[in-house]
Amino acid sequence: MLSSKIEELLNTQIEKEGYSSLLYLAMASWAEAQGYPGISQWLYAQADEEKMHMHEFIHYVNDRGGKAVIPGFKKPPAEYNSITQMFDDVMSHEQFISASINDIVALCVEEKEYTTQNWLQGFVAEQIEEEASVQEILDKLKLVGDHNMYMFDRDIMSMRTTDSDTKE
Ligand code: OFO
Repeated sequence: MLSSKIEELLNTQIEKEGYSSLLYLAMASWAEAQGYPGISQWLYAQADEEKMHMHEFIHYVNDRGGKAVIPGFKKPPAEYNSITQMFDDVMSHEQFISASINDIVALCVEEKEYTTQNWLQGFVAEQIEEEASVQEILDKLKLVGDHNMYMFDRDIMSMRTTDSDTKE
């Protein structure tokens, strides 16, 4: 059985994972409209993953005797100044999510709620992977600058294919 404090934080995380999904969906749509099929493919896949994370939190709360609440979501930005700015935003958002998951882990340790702490380890590891993958994209973007976006778009397309081939 979850304590009310942990249940509340897990419910907050449901909102954050759902918003992550909408944020990446909005970015995917923007990139697609700008003519970047590779970048949008990466972001659409990312949006799907975040939706799955939201579902995992929902199931976990309900399975542990809590009540998952499906929130309303704020509207994500519809416009971006550049691909690099957009991926900078992805990185800031992922760092925010990592900090948020760490806060739940910290509360679990404080409350000696080791079952939830253990369950969250998958997300802790996932955040390391996600931040590394976004950092790789930002490093590549620094190399290509504003030139050769066409090649970068092709490159990120294969990155996502490789990612999902090796995951799950
Ligand atoms: Fe960034 O992946 Fe969800 O938690």
